[in-house]
Amino acid sequence: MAVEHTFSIIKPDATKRNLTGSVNAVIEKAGLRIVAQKRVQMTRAQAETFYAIHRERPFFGELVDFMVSGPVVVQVLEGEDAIVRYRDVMGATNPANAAEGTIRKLFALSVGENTVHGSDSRENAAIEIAQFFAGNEIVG
Ligand code: DAT
Ligand code: MG
Repeated sequence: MAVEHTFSIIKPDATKRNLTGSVNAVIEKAGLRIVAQKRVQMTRAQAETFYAIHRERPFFGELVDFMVSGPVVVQVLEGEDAIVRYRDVMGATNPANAAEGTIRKLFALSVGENTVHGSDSRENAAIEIAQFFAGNEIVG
């Protein structure tokens, strides 16, 4: 076990429905600490870079359109095994498959409009955090 940082995004479907605080309540109840947070409007270039790994997937255009369709809240979460634990708190990508009590089961609208992003590895967490935060913006 180790204290880790993971990168989270509260996506436009949630900000549009005024659910930022509701999502944060689930995060904090799970014992993860929000150690950096800001609300931003992603540019198309930022969204394309962020999801570059999915560039060849059929849903890439739809995904980028969605991510720039409204404000997002980008966050750094801190905790023991934060990366895997946040993936558990988020629930499955498709809310139809998400477990009870997970953020996606509670709030997601569809596989595309699925409320949150969370890093899937330590390597990607570091890359994603650096895309949106300077070191002095993360206050543990
Ligand atoms: P996750 O966000 O659970 O890590 P992912 O990395 O496989 O999932 O995909 C990134 C995002 O792309 C996902 O949150 C929503 C969108 N997406 C994935 N599969 C999709 C599909 N079959 N149709 C539409 N959007 C999809
Ligand atoms: Mg992913």
